[in-house]
Amino acid sequence: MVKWTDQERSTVRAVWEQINIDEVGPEALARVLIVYPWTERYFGSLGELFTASAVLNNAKVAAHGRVVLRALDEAVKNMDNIEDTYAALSQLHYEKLHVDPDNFRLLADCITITVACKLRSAMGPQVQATWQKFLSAVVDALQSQYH
Ligand code: HNI
Repeated sequence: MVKWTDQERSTVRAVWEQINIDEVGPEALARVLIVYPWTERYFGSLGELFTASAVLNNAKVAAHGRVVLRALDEAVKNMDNIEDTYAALSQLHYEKLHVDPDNFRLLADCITITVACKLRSAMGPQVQATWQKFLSAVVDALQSQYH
């Protein structure tokens, strides 16, 4: 289990409170689809993804990005138990969606970059380090049911 100091907890909460899910979700998912185009193979249900502008203007990508970010709220609320919180989600990505787990880290990095673009100077190196520790715990939890 990941250990958190009080300062780390408040940093994660402070970053989370500044995140607009409706902006960061769509932008982060679009970014992963554009920067790492092989991730498109999992999203046949989202329709046209052939060009960067198609991805950026795709309403289904935006909607799914919001779903992903909303799921992060569960991790923020359960920082001491992220693995159990995501057990069913991990199983879904493994057994049903067959998502290569390396992709979780790629999406986590795209979330960090998207958040940093919004927060700018508020996302200094120490804040980034703590935020990435949080997302690493999320990535580990999403991989927990892979075997
Ligand atoms: Ni992911 C569905 C959360 C990473 C491919 N994903 C979901 C759902 C949530 C979710 C929530 C909806 C589940 C449901 O319907 O019960 N996904 C997350 C989170 C991360 C993540 C929190 C990492 C931070 N997912 C990824 C990655 C990929 C991915 C990296 C592929 C590259 N996810 C999917 C696909 C679906 C999905 C595919 C189903 C989409 C659909 O058709 O509805």
